[in-house]
Amino acid sequence: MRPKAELQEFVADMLGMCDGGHPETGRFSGDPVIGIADPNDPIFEEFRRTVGPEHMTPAEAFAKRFNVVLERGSVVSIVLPIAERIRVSNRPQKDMPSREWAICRAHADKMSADLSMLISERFDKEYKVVVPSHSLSNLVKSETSYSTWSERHIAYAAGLGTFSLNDSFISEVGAAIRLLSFVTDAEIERDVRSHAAFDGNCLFRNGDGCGKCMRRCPAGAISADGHDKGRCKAFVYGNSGAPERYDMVGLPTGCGLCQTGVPCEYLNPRRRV
Ligand code: B12
Ligand code: SF4
Ligand code: SF4
Repeated sequence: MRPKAELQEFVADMLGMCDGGHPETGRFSGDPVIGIADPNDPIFEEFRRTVGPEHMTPAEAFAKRFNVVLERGSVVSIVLPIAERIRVSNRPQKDMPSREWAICRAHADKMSADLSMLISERFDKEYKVVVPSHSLSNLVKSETSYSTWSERHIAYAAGLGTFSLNDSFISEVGAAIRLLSFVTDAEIERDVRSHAAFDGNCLFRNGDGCGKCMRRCPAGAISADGHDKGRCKAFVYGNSGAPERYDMVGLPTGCGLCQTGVPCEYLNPRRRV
């Protein structure tokens, strides 16, 4: 069993090599946080019901890539916090994301792709690694489309946090994050999932007031009933909302107003100390 601390250091080093950021924003990510799950945890089978029938188990993803059965190993989920400067720039926004947030949304996919490549290439050569969201997964078109590798569900399985009123994943370093994960046959020290409920880190969902993300959403996509993905998508990637934002970066700007200027932006608001 390999120590988790060793892997944490490896991931931080790899991120350091590929997060070049942008001249207008600086680096895109803060320090990564990792969580480790057992690939044979029955929760991965449950995700075929909560996400969709085509959602892959870690063993399936591994077999698709290497054509071998994964008997033992680890699922590593990585939280990449959005850098403070970018988060802070999005706080005063009301109708559209800040220029910094939009630049990050437009260019950080490349950072994640580079990080995936580096992890796959430089991980201990004794072991095999697959990064499903970069080489295997796709979006299944259905009433509410879903990815065949949902990073939020993987992060939940790895004990890194929970879902919330607006679907965002709230980790110990908050909801203004990106996520990435990989499956390996290396056995790494595991984390224990300790959340009582799948939305245990959200104030509103636990009777602690809040609901601030509902008031922040420029698309009216969040209500006490949850997140309307269709409305959100039309705003984030479609042509609804303030027109001036389409010229900002020449690429989809994202939004993230529900993840900034809210109590869960950079911490778990329900953490008990
Ligand atoms: C598709 C997608 C979208 C689409 C969704 C459209 C659609 N029709 O599905 C749209 C355009 C809306 C979108 C918007 C955004 N996205 Co997006 N998106 C994705 C993507 C590619 C797949 C998500 C998916 O299919 N999830 C599966 C669905 C079924 O689950 P879900 O939405 O998470 O919701 C589930 C829970 O609420 C859960 N649930 C209910 N009961 C139970 C019970 C249990 C036990 C459990 C565990 C769960 C559970 O119910 C839902 C269904 O299961 C992921 C990347 C990836 N591969 O995961 C990024 C991702 C989810 N997006 C991300 C981000 C950052 C954003 C935006 C902020 C855009 C931006 N960058 O500016 C907004 C935020 C919107 C929001 N409030 O969530 C991040 C997540 C950050 C976070 N803190 O959660 C991800 C992980 C990208 C990444 N690699 O970092 N996104
Ligand atoms: S802003 Fe409040 S209600 Fe919305 S997800 Fe965060 S804690 Fe929950
Ligand atoms: S990303 Fe923007 S449009 Fe989508 S739910 Fe959050 S605040 Fe609303």
